[in-house]
Amino acid sequence: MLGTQQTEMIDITNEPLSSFIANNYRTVEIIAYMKSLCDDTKTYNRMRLMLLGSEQTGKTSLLQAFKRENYISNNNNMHQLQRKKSTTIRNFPIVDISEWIYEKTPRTSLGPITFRTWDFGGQHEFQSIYQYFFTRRTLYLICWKMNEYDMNEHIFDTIHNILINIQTVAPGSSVILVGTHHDQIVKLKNYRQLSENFQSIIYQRFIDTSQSEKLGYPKVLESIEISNKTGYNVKQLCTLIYDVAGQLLAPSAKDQGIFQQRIPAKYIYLEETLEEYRINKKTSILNDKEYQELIKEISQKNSSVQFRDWVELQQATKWLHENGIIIHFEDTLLSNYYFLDPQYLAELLAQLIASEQTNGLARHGLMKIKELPMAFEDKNVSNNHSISILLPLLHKFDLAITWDNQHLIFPSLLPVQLSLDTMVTEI
Ligand SMILES: Nc1nc2c(ncn2[C@@H]2O[C@H](COP(=O)(O)OP(=O)(O)OP(=O)(O)O)[C@@H](O)[C@H]2O)c(=O)[nH]1
Ligand SMILES: [Mg+2]
Repeated sequence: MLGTQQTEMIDITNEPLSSFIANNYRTVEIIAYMKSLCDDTKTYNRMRLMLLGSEQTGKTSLLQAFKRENYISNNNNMHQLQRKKSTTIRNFPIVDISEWIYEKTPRTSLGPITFRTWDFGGQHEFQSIYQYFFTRRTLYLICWKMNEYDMNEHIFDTIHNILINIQTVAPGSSVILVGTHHDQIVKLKNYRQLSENFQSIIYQRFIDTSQSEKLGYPKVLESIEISNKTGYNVKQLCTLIYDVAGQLLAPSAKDQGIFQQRIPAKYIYLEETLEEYRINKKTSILNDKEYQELIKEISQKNSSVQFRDWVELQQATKWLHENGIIIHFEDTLLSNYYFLDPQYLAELLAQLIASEQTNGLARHGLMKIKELPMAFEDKNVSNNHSISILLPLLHKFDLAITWDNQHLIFPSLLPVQLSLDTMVTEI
């Protein structure tokens, strides 16, 4: 039980105080955090690993290869935790969230790390959605296909765009570039030269730090070539991910490793409880009142999860968001909602731009606002608050803009040649 752990003395001369000061945190936030630390703390060997890249670049295959690698290096009996899948929409499997536990061999004192893996589908039309899920407590893998060597400008442009998005939303994050399909080019006579060219361009454009800062890139730490088919370099990549994760600094802390940082135990307990709640109650969205009631219910059951005040609860919520466990945006119109299932939120957004219904309702890219709830047949978005959630979400994710107080424009659904006459007669 969490509450039985001994409280430790906290050295307040080091982290997190220095980073709090450096980052202009409000006094109430510092006090709330320090008080939480006084209760009971734990280390937290978990982080998010996000797989990004164009369509069909081998992201899902890579995750499968990671899990196979576990199986081999742990004498075939590695127990893998499997996150319970979202039971909601699933018509638009835009992201698959799972867990991969890895410990490198020979073992180190760090022990196993649990990576909460986010495997995004690479479809072009969904790219604008991904960036809103980026946070600093995440390691990013960007996959590209080595056998598309005749399209290298396209490959580098894609990497460039993803890097810019990461740096905009989660500055200073760490990234590893992964060239897949090594098996398909290793047989070529000029393989060595191709590989050297690729790697030297990658180094000059993305890794050389003096340039990368100027260009607005995050920290691109390594570039590796692998094959999901033959398993070439997969173990090396697993080890690299493990090592990089082990050296990552806690966001906004200058000299404290991400896994050395002590986290209030109640945050971790809250994570587990919310996960259970999501699965059992099959609820994906809570409003402010429902969220506060749920927290009250949780603290009545477990006295070690008492939040002193709203500020302390907000700190815990921020931490859950940073770790991708729940999604809570601080925008005025969205801050009233807590998305307990990030996968559900991503699918809701994908459905908004891709579903037949939306396409049908959004004639020539224009839709009547009052028809918006009809794009969903989903009990989670009840009619009472559907427009009040959907509209700010569409704005936040740059999926639609309000044209007048009755209509929305979906830029992605605008026809190439717009006939104003047809639009006017149909609306
Ligand atoms: N030869 C070879 N084939 C690969 C490799 N990696 C993936 N593939 C194949 O490429 C295809 C796409 O792989 P996926 O893993 O589904 O790619 P993805 O990036 O997850 O695709 P999306 O989710 O659609 O964006 C599949 O047929 C894989 O078997 C590789 O390293 N070598
Ligand atoms: Mg995939």
